[in-house]
Amino acid sequence: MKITFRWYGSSDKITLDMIRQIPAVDGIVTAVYDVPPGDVWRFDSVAQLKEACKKAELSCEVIESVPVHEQIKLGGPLAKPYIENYKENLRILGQQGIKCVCYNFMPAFDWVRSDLNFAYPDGSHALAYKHDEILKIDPANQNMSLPGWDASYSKTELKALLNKYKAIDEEKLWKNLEVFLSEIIPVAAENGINMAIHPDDPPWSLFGLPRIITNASAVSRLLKLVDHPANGLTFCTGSFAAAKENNLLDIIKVATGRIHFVHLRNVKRENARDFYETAHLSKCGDIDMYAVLKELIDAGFDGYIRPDHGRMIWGEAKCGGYGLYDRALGASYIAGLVEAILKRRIIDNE
Ligand code: DNO
Repeated sequence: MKITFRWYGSSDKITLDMIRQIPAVDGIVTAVYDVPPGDVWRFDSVAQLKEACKKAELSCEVIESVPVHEQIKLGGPLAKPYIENYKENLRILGQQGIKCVCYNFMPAFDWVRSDLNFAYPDGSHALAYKHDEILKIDPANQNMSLPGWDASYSKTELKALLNKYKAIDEEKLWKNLEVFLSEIIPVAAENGINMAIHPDDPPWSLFGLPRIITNASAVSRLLKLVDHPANGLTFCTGSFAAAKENNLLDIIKVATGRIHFVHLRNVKRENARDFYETAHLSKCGDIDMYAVLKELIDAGFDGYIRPDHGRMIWGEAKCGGYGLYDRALGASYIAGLVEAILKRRIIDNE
């Protein structure tokens, strides 16, 4: 298992030199950020990312994300050139030694929170989601943005896009995902890449848009769409666990052998559709992190894992879950749990 850390490239306030001082971290998860979603990345840009990581003695084998252009999610003939571009990106990434590509299939918006600065009594801040607050938002008229979001749409374009999605229900979105995967999975496999779809965050429909990667049966359906090991999952604990009805251990069982990337973070559910992000430790939220990691290891998971959103602590502000300190604590916690689980196994086998 390789513990990785997300890095937003050379404009990230958190530098590779800082990340390399986190003893638990082996590698970087990053992306090319200067190309509009849907375009082909420059070979040189990927080479530069690899070079920068190498200099910092960190591996760079995971890309999060290669964004899926909205036209692909909307389907139809207009999707074709974007699917071809996606394949070209996979070829470029394969040549550069990338082994895993994370992506999502959420229409129009990526992850959504209602509060980016929820204050805990101890002075730390975190991301939070209150469903009633979200229901009040008109997405076409609100300036919403979170790290990693596609900010390339003007308000008018966004309105037009949301209109187009009125014709797309869940089943159509599944169909468009199937078309996309049947085209790209063979190319990913030829180029030594595992595709890892990120679950919808939160895992329910928002703003009238369909969201389909939400639970164990959706994961099982996804894996069968193209039944190939390269068609896999980013197992994001916090995304799935936002819905109380999701049992993380069941999802691991359904996806055994096909989990290529793990995002580890914890959430505290308030009621059916409200939650707060917490520190990574089991005692801080609703997820039993030991049980999750043990199940993953028992299921043979040996892929990439990263601490996901952290709280903002020790004076860090406005980093939308991607500050340095709490994620570094998360990485250390993961490393501790993994070491204990693996050592216990050796003792048990003796
Ligand atoms: C949030 C992230 C997501 C993720 C994308 C993957 O912190 O987990 O933005 O990167 O959904 O495509």
